[in-house]
Amino acid sequence: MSATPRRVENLHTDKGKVPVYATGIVEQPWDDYSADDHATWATLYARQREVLAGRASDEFIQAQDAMGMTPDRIPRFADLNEVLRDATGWTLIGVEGLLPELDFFDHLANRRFPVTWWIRRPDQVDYIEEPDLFHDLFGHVPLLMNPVFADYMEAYGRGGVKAHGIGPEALQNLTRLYWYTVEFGLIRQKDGLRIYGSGIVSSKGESLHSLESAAPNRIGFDLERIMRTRYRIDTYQKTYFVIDSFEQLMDATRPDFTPIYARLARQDSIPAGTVLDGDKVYQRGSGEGWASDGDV
Ligand code: HBI
Ligand code: FE
Repeated sequence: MSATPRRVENLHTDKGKVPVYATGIVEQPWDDYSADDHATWATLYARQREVLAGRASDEFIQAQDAMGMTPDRIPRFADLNEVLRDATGWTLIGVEGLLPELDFFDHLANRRFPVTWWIRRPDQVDYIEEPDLFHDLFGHVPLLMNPVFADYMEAYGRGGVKAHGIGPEALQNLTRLYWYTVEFGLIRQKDGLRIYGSGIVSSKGESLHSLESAAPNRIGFDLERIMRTRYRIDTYQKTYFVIDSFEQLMDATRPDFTPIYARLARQDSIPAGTVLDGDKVYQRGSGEGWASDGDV
C-alpha cells in the first residue's frame, strides 16, 4: 500500500482563501482511515439522512439506498464502483481535492467522478470550505445511479471541455449551470419541492434553509437565466432554481451552447438575489402552485 496521500486544503492567505488545485489520482487509502474518520462519516451520514427524510428528492434517497451506502463506515470506492459501473457505467476515482476545471470536465466526460479521498476532521463536522469525501460521496455520487442524471453529468463534462476551449466567459456561464443544478438544485415533486443538489444534501443548515426559509428565491429552471446569475460560495444561496425533472435538465443541455454563449456575452450578469419579471417564483416548500408577476 503506497503511503497515505496528503490532504490538500485551501490556502488561507492574507488575501483570503485561495483554492489549491491538485490533479493527481490517488488510491483510496481505506486501511489508513482512523476511527475518528469512520465516526465522522457515521455522524454526518446518520444526521443528514434524518434531515433529508421528506426533504431530499425520491430519486436521491432511492439511489443512495440502491448503492448500499450505510453509516457503519466509510464506503470503499471499489465496492461502490461495482454497483455504479453496472447501473450507469460511472466509476469513482480518488483525488486529493479540487481539480482544475478542464481536468474535472474531462473526468465527467468519461464517466469518472472525482471523489476526495480524505474526510473532514471532527471539529469541521458542521462546515468545511472545500469538498471533502462526505460532500462528494454522500452528496454527488448517489444520483450517478440515476440513468438520466448520469447522462446529464457526462453531457455536462463534454460541454465543459468545449466551453473551456471557447473562453472564460463561456466557462463562467457553464460553471453557473453546474452550481445551480448539480450543487444547489431543487426539484418539484407532486408533494412539494425537494432537494437534489449535492451542496445542499451534504449540509444540514442548507437542507433546512433551501426549503423552509423565507429568505431565498425559488425560481423555475431557465437555462439562460441560470447562466447569467452570479453566486457566492461562502454563504447560503440567495436563489435556488427548481427543475420539474432530470429529463428537463438533460433536454436543456442537448443544444449546442455556442450561440447561447454569444447571446449571453451581450447581456449583463444578474446578482444572486434578484427576481426578474417573468421569473416563475415558487413559494417556500410549495409543490403545485407558482405565482409570477405576469401571472394571470
Ligand atoms: N474538482 N474535485 C473536484 N470536484 C468538484 O466538484 C469540482 C472540481 N473542480 C472544479 C469544479 N468542481 C467546479 O468549478 C465546476 O463548476 C466545474
Ligand atoms: Fe460538489
